[in-house]
Amino acid sequence: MAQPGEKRKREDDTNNGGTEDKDNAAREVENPLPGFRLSAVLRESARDKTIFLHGQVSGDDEAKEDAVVILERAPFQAESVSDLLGKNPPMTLQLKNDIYGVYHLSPPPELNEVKATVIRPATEKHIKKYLRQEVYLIQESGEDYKNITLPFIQAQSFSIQWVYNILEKKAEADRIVYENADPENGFVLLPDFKWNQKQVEDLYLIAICHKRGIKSLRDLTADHLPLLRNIMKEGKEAILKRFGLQGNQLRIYLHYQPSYYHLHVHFTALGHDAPGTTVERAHLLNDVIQNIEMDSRYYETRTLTYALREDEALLKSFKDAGKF
Ligand code: GTA
Repeated sequence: MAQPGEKRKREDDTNNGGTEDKDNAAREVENPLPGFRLSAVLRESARDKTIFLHGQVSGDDEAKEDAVVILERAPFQAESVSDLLGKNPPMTLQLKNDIYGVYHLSPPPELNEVKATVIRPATEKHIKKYLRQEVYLIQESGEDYKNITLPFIQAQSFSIQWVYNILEKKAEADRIVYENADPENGFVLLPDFKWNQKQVEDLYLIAICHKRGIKSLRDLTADHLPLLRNIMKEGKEAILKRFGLQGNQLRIYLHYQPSYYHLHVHFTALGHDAPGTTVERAHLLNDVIQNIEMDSRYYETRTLTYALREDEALLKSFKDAGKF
């Protein structure tokens, strides 16, 4: 259903697009996947209408470069669909039985959008991340975190350059929905990669804190309560103002483990089954705040449970330490 704020223009945005934005714009006009050759289908989901591909493209110096491409059929928008059906589009009959009919409808290109997320050059870690694999639960104690997980994160986590680009307004500056510029307790709220912003049903934003060095939930203490409360309160207000969704229609959570070790909070529409909302990964911000209010060292000390993929290097570290 269309929401009040959904179609609102972002006239209050400051468009101070940085170099990355310009670069991205230039790349969009060119083909981001020159000479794409499929190497493997990493994963597909008929339910989510998504396919994850690994391929090779020609890099700048003609050398081959690995790319991960995620193709995803865009969600329907009530308005344009009713518009389409109102115009008596040709529908090819597939099956008819009593009052039941199945037809094939070929919508015009503007209603047939496929979202393509491109990661290039993709590292081995990116390719593995999207590969369908067996997953196993890990019970990580506070000591395990210090002895196994932390050294692992320090040695080989994903680059967070894209986060710094956002905070420094070098990328996605025109997409910022709200900012609290305080360096200690401030954050930037903007649409997540995964949201095309065309309908609020699958709304997905992320709040990225300005302060550097807070890697994840594990680092949070009572010192971070003002930051977390700001994200909770101001994030909700900004989403209500811009997109018309109330705070009680939002799922606001952190991932543990996250993919990117710079503290960020996910805001998704409650009715949207976003990836990463399972009980072994998502930690509601409300609960996080309360737990830290009760015990400042809560996340430093308690055992946290999460899933790791079969060939994930962190799982190997747990195995090597005899903890799995
Ligand atoms: N605005 O440049 C960016 C950017 N990047 C690089 C990541 N994000 C970005 N947002 C903007 N600009 O929600 C977003 C991600 C994610 C958040 C990081 O930052 O979209 P996280 O650190 O907790 O890590 O959050 P998470 O959730 O694992 O990240 P990611 O990469 O989204 O992985 C999600 C899992 O969902 C993957 O394992 C993937 O297999 C699965 N998945 C299912 N559907 C999709 C899909 N359509 N797109 C991407 N991943 C999907």
